[in-house]
Amino acid sequence: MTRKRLLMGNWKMYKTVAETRRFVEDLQGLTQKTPLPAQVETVICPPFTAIGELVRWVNASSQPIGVGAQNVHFAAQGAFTGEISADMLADLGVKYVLVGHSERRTLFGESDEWVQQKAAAVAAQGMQPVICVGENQDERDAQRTLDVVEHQTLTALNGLAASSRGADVVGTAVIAYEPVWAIGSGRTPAPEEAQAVIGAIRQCVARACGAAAADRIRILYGGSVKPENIASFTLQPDIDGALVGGASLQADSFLAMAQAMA
Ligand code: G2H
Repeated sequence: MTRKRLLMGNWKMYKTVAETRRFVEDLQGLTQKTPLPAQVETVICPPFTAIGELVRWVNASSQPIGVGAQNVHFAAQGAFTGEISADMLADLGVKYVLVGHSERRTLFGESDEWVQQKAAAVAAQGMQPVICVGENQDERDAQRTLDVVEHQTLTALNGLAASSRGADVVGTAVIAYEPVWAIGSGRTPAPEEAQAVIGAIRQCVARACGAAAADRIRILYGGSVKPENIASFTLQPDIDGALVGGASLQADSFLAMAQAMA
């Protein structure tokens, strides 16, 4: 199966609504000369406060950009001060939701079980969960990378596989392999090393959820991706795209990355 390439920007806690508008205007200007390549799906995950602005612009323009969110609560509603449900995100026009980003896991104590429940809540609202997995430096040094990422992947997918449409839902999910030591550090694994881990993740999806789901699910690399190195990752056979933080904040580098992976 041919999997459509996916470039996803994770803006983290950067950009006000006014700064989001400026990004959009910059991208609008740049794409008049060089359009976003049709063969690459592009998504931006802004802070919650800028989702509405980005959705309005996407709807009003012909730009083929999807809007994602960076987090969600797994409950449908309730007394969870400061939290936002999957239903609320779907209502805004969100298509993708990151779950289990390493910053959520390490800074906010999110467990594998929470990630599982969040992924299931996202899929139940018809959106695509982007399940983030990755080993930290100590785990890498102890050669535990595959154990860690396979455990994180399988725990998250179990919640999807248990839903009524099972393997179908797994196939539409996205996994982002982000080695924790590579995030925002300027360090990356060799593309062949990222391919080996991502290939192993795909095999583990095949064993747990079947070959069709493994063939369909998109698996991204993330961690210090930029226009200069993105193609070296996305040229690997099992790497279907990239989840990008810092380098997705400027319209020119976002467009350059989309072009580089086309
Ligand atoms: C990893 C990545 C985006 P950066 O967190 O998810 O960030 O590209 O800045 O390393």
